[in-house]
Amino acid sequence: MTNPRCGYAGIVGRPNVGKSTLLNHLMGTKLSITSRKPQTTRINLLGISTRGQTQIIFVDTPGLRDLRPDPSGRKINRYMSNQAMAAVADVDLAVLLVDARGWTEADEAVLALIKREGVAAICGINKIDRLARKDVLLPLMKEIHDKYAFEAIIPMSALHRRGLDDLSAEIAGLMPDGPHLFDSDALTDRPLVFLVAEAIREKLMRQLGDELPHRTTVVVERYDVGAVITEIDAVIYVERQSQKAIVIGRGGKRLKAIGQEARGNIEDLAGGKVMLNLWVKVQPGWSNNDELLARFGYR
Ligand SMILES: Nc1nc2c(ncn2[C@@H]2O[C@H](COP(=O)(O)OP(=O)(O)O)[C@@H](O)[C@H]2O)c(=O)[nH]1
Ligand SMILES: [Mg+2]
Repeated sequence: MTNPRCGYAGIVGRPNVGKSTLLNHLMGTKLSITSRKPQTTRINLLGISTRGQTQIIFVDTPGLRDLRPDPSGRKINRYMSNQAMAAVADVDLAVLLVDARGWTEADEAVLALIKREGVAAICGINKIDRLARKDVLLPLMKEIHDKYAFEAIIPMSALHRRGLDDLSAEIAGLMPDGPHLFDSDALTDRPLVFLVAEAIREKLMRQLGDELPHRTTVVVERYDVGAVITEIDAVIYVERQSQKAIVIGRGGKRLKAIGQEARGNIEDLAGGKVMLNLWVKVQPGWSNNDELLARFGYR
């Protein structure tokens, strides 16, 4: 019998490199929301994977831009960088994800944090499917090798599930000895209503333009499991009346589309039929207000 192992592996990196996609594909189930837009992930989310004696607690994090205060200065942005920074400080292993198309200053800033904490790290070079020429990979690996004593440097594609077995094996091998912190069938630390609210927020991220999604958040107000159908009431909060009109769309078209798209995901989560009622409400300045942030779950 080998000893049990258990540890936290934080998936960190700049916005949009594929951290949440990686978490979902490592877990083999969709826990974390993803989109083409940066700053989709707002709160650290645990994905718990138990195989035999080894439990890996993955932490999906918001993207780290740099260590200076965010220029927009909104409290939600500060909250997000604090979440990601805490993940680097508190984990047994950092999985630094970068884009195969090249190392950037934002990657350097995340690495600076890893260096500051002196945490063990693996570098995943993601999106190799996007490379037109594969011969850039070796020089990039060498460049990364010279930057930090990474435990491993692994070219991969989170989206196309390439290199993930190598990555998982490396991560598992680096987990410290210790008792498991979660039940072997646990998948995440978050309640179902959180995942439901996130599924709706994902559709907002995907349906709306560039700026507006960052001004929205979603709160599930009622979750009633019935004999045949689960009834869910959720509120989409925006900051201004004009934003409300955009989310609802002409004749309610956009809100309807968001609801329809989200319902499929939510039925997977709930494991049965769902009736989803969506409202849009204006809550001025919620993203820059400590009390409202806490009330909306950012704490
Ligand atoms: N081509 C390609 N796209 C990817 C890959 N991994 C993630 N993406 C895409 O990159 C975008 C950002 O992904 P996401 O996981 O939300 O990034 P995060 O902000 O780091 O969590 C999404 O459109 C993903 O589909 C990959 O390996 N290859
Ligand atoms: Mg993400």
